[in-house]
Amino acid sequence: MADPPPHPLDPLSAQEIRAAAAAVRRQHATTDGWRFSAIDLHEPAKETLGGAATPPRVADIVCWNREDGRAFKGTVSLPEDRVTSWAELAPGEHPSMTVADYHESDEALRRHPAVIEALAKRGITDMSLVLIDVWAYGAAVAPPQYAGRRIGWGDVWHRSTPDGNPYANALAGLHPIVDLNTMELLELEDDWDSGYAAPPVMGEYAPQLVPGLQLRDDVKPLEIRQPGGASFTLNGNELRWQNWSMRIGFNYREGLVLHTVGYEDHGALRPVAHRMSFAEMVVPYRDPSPDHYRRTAFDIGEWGLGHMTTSLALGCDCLGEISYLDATLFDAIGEPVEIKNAVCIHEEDDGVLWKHVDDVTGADTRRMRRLVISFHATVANYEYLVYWRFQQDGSIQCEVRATGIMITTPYTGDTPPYGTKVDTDTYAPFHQHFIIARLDLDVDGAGHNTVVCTESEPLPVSPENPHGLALTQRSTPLGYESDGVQDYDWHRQRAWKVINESSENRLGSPVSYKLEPGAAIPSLLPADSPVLQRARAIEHDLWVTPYAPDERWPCGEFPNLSLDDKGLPAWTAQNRPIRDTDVVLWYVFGINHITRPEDWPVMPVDVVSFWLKPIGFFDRNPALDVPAEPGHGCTPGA
Ligand SMILES: [Cu+2]
Repeated sequence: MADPPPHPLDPLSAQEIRAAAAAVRRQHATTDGWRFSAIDLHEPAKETLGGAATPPRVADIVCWNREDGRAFKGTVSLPEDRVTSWAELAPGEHPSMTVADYHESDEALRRHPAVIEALAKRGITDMSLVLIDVWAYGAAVAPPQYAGRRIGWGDVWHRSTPDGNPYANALAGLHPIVDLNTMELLELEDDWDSGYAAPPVMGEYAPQLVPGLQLRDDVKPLEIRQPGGASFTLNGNELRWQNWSMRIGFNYREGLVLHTVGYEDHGALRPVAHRMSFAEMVVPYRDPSPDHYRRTAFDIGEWGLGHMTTSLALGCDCLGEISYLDATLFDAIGEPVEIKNAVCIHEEDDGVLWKHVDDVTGADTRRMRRLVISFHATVANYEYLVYWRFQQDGSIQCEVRATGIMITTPYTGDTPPYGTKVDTDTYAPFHQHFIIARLDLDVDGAGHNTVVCTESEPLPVSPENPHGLALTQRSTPLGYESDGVQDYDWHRQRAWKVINESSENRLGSPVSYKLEPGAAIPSLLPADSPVLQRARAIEHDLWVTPYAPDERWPCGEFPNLSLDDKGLPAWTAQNRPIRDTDVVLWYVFGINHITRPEDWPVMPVDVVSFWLKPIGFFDRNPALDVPAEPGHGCTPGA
């Protein structure tokens, strides 16, 4: 039996990835020296979905010739099996880093005589214990003599034992600069003469390697059982649960994507969001020393959160009745790569949903369930765990947990002021993790949405307000993109509602969903910092744009080796109207990571989140119909 045709929003299949790469090879006579940094579904524009005609499957391609460095962007029509557009990247635009770049540069550099010699000076001769981690550059800090070349710079790490943590021992002051097309070592920065020595650190987290560690013996089993199975249904990539429905997408760059999120209300499916994902991540290290001044990672734009996604394991990452989705991506030569169990879908108990104890009738209690859709990305030393949670009361929570291993560096003399001492003569530099969520909300449909800034405003004491108690809610509709550039204001409890001006609830007010900000952090970067020029999107907590299908990447499509931000600041400079239209919200949140000794040698999760909550989207509590848990006396008469 033939496979059913893919839904227009389904990720590319292995067969489609192969076909797209083959069309490029055939039409552009590419050689073995060519590499792919993008083979991805060209998502159909919103207005073409749900119509009578199924939009054709199209792949977006970015590829380049390693021999001459020329890079191209194109599209492949899969039904026509041919390249339908093809253009050379502009000067200064470079394809993203690839997984192959990461592994090939490590292998090539570990074999290089200059690297071997530099390590021998430090008493390291077993190259199997060495890891060379390549990082991408920003153009402003890249050596000018290599302008135009696709280069990276590296850290050198040393394991204490063959099965030890590769990030346990940083070799400070030793940094190769590598041409990623030729894998040529361009320079080896080596400050060996400065008297640096490797301090004795305990950088192991695996219990068998931690000296004297006794595992706790008082943790009793905790099991999650769902004898009747899970309450959600997964049909291909379409997920339904407790009135919610959505389609799960996945791509190399954003990782998990949630499409067409809606809530069934009295028999009608009401749209909430057309598409939600993480569109960029910016991680600047806030340490100007030679080891760290160029350390600014764009984990989505430079590397791809999808490529970094790791397989999930039952009982470790998720508990209960789990459904997994595999992801199909591509490698640098255009072959499909499968990530097993890339996305986890499961239900969780989440405590009490609502409750009241009545003197006469007794207690009435409902337990909350939430549906969790998650994926985990390992970006070299660091882990990002992403959870989208849907609740029975119509709320959505997006949570990120950061864990893994901090970058550390040995020092001599006083602890540098740009970090925290975490081990013997070793510090972990301060850094920040900015995540930019792209939230294409469609509250009761794609048109007629307006973002309203809401603030709580206390009124002064006056004859009408003699006790100074009056509190009002000020609502300011945002008319143009310049109004949509917003920052969180804790003192006013600022939030942003997306209202539908043509859809009213039973109470006569426009229906809405509110972006309830959490973990908004200021960039804390001077205006003339080169890092900020590349990532001006992190200067503010919220940006609002009118929906444009090609506006996807808030720091530009090609942040690798970039000089400036060609995304949000450039688009919003048009100052387009954003009222009563189809809007996209870009929410910037994250962690201002002031490192702690407790974050070493492996970091307990740091948890940040924001919410999307219905505000007058429903006429009353939509979870009145949630039944009490049977057999527990949670409702009067039970
Ligand atoms: Cu951190």
